[in-house]
Amino acid sequence: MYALYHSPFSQHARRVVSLLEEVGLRYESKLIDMGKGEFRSPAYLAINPNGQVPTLLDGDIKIHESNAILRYLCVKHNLTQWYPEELKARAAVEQWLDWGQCRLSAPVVDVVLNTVFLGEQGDKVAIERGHQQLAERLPILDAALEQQPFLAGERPTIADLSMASMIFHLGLAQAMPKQANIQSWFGKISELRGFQASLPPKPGA
Ligand SMILES: N[C@@H](CCC(=O)N[C@@H](CS)C(=O)NCC(=O)O)C(=O)O
Repeated sequence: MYALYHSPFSQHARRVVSLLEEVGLRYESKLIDMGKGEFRSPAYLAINPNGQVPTLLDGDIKIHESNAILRYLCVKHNLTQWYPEELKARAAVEQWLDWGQCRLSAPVVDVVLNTVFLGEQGDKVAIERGHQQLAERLPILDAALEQQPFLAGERPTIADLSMASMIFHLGLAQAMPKQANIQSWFGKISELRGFQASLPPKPGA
């Protein structure tokens, strides 16, 4: 059985939990308490020297980098619906996985980390930078979703799970995108049972 080190408050871990839950792969859930700094403990650094979640253990195989974990699971279990083999769809999946990591992840962290998790200690310059970059970059995502219901075509793939994990995170900072295509697409991903299972408990629940 897999072991997954994660946190429900991690945008990067959320996408891995979404896939595991959606396709019904069993895993041992190893929760890392981010608030208590457990990700910097010597015990966890021995598992992931980056001090970040998620990390997946599969026997003696240890993987960090959330999108790499998604690809690994899809290849290992032949999840071609989630990681299509047809070249055009595969290229779209790879493009949006990388775009998310390179173009969206940093501004999402700037906004959410500094408004939600660091509160008064949050870096106001980073928040401003994050909002500015989101304003420039979210329209690119919105335009792509004008063409087709999901990032690689007619069905959701790991690119959608990965991207939606970041969009959900923006909601924690009351910064959900206002673009209509993103909202409609995010609504569809939010209905997936696996995605729902990846979400943190609602405040007061
Ligand atoms: N590139 C990594 C990023 C992982 C990452 O940034 N995880 C965050 C939580 S969303 C984390 O553990 N942050 C703690 C830190 O960087 O100190 C991935 O995709 O898995």
